[in-house]
Amino acid sequence: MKPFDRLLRRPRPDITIPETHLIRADRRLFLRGGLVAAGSLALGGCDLSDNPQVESILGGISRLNDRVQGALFGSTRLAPTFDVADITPDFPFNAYYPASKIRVIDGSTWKLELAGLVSDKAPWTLDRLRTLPQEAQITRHVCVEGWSAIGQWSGVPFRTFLERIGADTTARYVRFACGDDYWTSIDMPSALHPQTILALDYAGAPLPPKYGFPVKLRIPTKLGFKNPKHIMAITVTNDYPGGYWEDQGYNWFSGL
Ligand SMILES: Nc1nc2c(c(=O)[nH]1)N[C@H]1C(S)=C(S)[C@@H](COP(=O)(O)O)O[C@H]1N2
Ligand SMILES: [Mo]
Repeated sequence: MKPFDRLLRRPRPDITIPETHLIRADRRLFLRGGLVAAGSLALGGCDLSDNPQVESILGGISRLNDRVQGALFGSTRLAPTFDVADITPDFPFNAYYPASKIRVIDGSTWKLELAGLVSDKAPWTLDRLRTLPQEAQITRHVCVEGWSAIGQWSGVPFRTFLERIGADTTARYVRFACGDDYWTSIDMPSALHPQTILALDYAGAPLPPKYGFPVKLRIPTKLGFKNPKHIMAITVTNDYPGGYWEDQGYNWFSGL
């Protein structure tokens, strides 16, 4: 399956995506498609299977695409925010497995592990995360599978957290490892964006397991799959970390 064939694979007729949003998404897909096509042209006619050199050329083009997108999408532009009345009733659950397999993590023993380019690697408990400043947001979550919904999350601004742990904010990537073996990664400018938060609450109460207890990254400037739930470990690194969906062909940057 080609990466973009997965887009809109699982429409949710119960949730409507405003037309303006679809137009914006189309424009961006067109942009991504154009960049990807330019990359494929030079290799037309070759047998590309199992060729490590081709793999690394394509990897290079793909990383260049990510940087071009980083420059085009900007790191300070704000995602739209909404009112309490706009919140989607019964916000959807989604994961790479069905709801019957939702991970239930014990918050009393859970500790957030830190690795990589970080000066203070002491693990964080939930109580300690609650001592940091908290911020709330009502924003739209957009899933590549063809649905979007508005929800309310609150937690620690991720920039504040990165500063507290002495993260090297000149590093390229932040990688998130999750309690359900999911993982993803984001660019540092997006990690430092003012609306990127380490969310502890949904709708003013601790995240229920389905939304990622004990902690999820809420990043409204990126697609839903770049919002890791059940975070267990955070690594700051210059080595491209990929992700669960990213490694299967989804665009790594996936900015909104
Ligand atoms: N740990 C983990 N995080 C994840 C996923 C997952 O399968 N595991 N799925 C992603 C996808 S594709 C989406 S759309 C959102 C869904 O979040 P929600 O269940 O709070 O709606 O979580 C993202 N984060
Ligand atoms: Mo998603």
